[in-house]
Amino acid sequence: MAKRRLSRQQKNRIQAAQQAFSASHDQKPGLVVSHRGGRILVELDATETIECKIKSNLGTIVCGDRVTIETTAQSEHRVMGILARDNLLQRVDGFGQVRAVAANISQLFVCLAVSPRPNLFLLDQYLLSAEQQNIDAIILLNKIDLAADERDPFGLQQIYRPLGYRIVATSATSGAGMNEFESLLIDQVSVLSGVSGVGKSSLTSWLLPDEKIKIAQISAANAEGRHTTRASRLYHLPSGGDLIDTPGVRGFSPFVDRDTPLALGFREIRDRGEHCRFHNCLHRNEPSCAVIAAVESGEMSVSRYQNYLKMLESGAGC
Ligand SMILES: Nc1nc2c(ncn2[C@@H]2O[C@H](COP(=O)(O)OP(=O)(O)OP(=O)(O)O)[C@@H](O)[C@H]2O)c(=O)[nH]1
Ligand SMILES: [Mg+2]
Ligand SMILES: [Zn+2]
Repeated sequence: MAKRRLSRQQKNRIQAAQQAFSASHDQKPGLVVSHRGGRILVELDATETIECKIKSNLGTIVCGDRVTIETTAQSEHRVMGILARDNLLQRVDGFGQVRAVAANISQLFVCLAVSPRPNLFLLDQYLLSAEQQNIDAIILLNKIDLAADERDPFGLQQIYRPLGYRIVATSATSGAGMNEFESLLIDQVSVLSGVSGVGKSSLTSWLLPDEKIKIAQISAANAEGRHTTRASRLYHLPSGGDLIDTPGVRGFSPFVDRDTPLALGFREIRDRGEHCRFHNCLHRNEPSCAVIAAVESGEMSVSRYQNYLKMLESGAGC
């Protein structure tokens, strides 16, 4: 389309309108620290957090979003725009809908606990999802105080350390491992994710004792959690860095991009798959498959391979 030339009069009129807009509207940058229902909390600076409405058609806004705020003459705050995101962590809800969890994050803690017992299938889904979304994942095993043997109660170190994943064992009750956890948060924007009851809010509260953070009342030592946290919340840590506590969602599924080959989200399968006879090998029962050979020789974890097959069968990214 040919560029329309504006007359001097039109230009003046636009300029006047822009000046009038700036005068009547107060545009400020802000950081979304919480969003639940239609209620969005935006932090303007260290001392001011305001509740905002959203301009229609703006799309999803999540914790960690950098936004621009307009304040109307009636002192009503409104989110007018979302600045470009570095990344967006997504999940799939119990109804199969893709939902945004947090934006502009630098690392994801996949939180497990000694009780409720870790589900390694869910862990592998999380790791796959993080790998696909190019987000660094760290495995956190909380409630280590409840383990009879604190060294490696579920074989996580054995399976995941050779793949390059860091595993940190913590206890928000005894304080074990908390210094290591805290050091990993410095200058990062971290998200705590995991099923209800593993202690995400307890860990957050340990780091921020002055914040009023809701945690489950009765010890969920052997029971599943009660969905105590209802909305994600971003906190600033005294040691530098931000931490986002998220609700443990029932029927949670990490987001899996079905257009990307599943094997790309399993580090060891991705690497070994390069040595398969067929370039499009799915590592199920194909001849001369380097992945199957590695599982048979004990070089690769059987549980990881089984979880890969389970995801493949469910139709994720072939
Ligand atoms: N023994 C033990 N109990 C813990 C530990 N951390 C948390 N808990 C208990 O586990 C229960 C659940 O803790 P929360 O912090 O509410 O769990 P959450 O992951 O935030 O749960 P949702 O908000 O529902 O997703 C509470 O009763 C805590 O007291 C821990 O390290 N050791
Ligand atoms: Mg919680
Ligand atoms: Zn193969």
